Amino acid sequence: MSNPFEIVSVNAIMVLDSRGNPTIEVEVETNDGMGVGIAPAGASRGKREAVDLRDGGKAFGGMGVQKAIESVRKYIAPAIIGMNSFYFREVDRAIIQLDGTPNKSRLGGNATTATSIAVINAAANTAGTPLFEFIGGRRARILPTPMMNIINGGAHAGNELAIQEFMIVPVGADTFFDAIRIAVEVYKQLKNELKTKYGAGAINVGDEGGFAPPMKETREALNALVEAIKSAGYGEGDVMIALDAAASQFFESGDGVYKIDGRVLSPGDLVEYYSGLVDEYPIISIEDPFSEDDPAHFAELRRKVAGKVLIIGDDLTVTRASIISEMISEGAVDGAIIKVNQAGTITEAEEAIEVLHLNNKRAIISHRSGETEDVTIAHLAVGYGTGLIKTGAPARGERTAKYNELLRIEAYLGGEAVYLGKKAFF
Ligand code: 2PG
Ligand code: MG
Repeated sequence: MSNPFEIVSVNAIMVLDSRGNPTIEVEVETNDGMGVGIAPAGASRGKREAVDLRDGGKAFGGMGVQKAIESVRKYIAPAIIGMNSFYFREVDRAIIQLDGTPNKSRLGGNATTATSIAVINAAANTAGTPLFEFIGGRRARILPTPMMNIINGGAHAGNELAIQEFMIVPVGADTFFDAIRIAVEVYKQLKNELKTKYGAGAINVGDEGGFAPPMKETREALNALVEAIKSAGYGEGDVMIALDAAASQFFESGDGVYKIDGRVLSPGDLVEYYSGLVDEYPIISIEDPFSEDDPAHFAELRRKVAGKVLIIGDDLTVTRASIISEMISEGAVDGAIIKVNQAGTITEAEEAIEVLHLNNKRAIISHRSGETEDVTIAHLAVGYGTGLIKTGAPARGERTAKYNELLRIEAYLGGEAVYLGKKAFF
């Protein structure tokens, strides 16, 4: 009898991401099921991330993925056809070995990511279980506290905000459903306020569904959030604020300074700047507060805000277990963002999550600014019990796809579902 989990075919086509760029979709068939994976794409990328294979040339402004498709058809498919998808880690290892580079530059991180996601989805489908349950078994029941980016700046918007993401975190909700309700109420309130204060153009949204108002300074955005939270009828106990500074984007490497709010700050000044914000606003976490080459200042800020605010790595840690270990021992982070396409396979992302959890640090499953309708990350958050996810505003289909899948998972789990709120951070 043939093994139902045996991979029998692997195919790849081009589809589009939410920014209108080509990306790669891989479909994997087993004897008894199938799975699909689509690679997302970042705009503010860490230097040590896995790199995408793009065609260059004129078509699609050089962003075409025919080379990545060829990489799947010509190299990856022959290597993994016949393998057992149930042992998805072995399949991923075969892909990692075949690539042989530290950053997936041979096969393309987009090709390996889409394939790895398709394989694990095919395995779950063959097993007849939802993906989160295939990963976490009957233990998987924690719905993540969502970190929802509702004001966009930096590389994700056309305004002058240096900080990339201003997120609301419904820490006081009792259920995931309740968290979504609160977030939507605050989002709508913010929309009304921005329209009144800055005019109709201010409610245009950025890449992750957050508003991209013509603001210049961090405090303007924070004040708007606090105002919206208050007028929606909530306080600090209900909704807190998380920031992704993505500071490599406003770091001037030549001079070693940061350009923010129309000022030029030394790394030491920036530590003071963040400390000031933390004193004034209900901030629960700050991601990438300094350039990815400056873990020492991550550590300095972390010591200053310990017990109150979590310092999170993203460009700094790039979903790599070895780098995460290093940053933990340097005291630079309380947790890290997990993006499958920074690593290039589910297995490597899983290793990164394990290192964090074994060291009592937080793992935050994350989307990319260029996303698709692929909902795998919703399942990863519940399957690995990370308790945390960041996947944009409660708006734009590619963002709501993830939240909607989590609402479905919560409904499926019924009375077994757990929502940790603030406890997922501290
Ligand atoms: C980030 C991400 C996702 P990008 O910096 O955390 O929000 O952005 O995908 O552009 O790297
Ligand atoms: Mg980030």
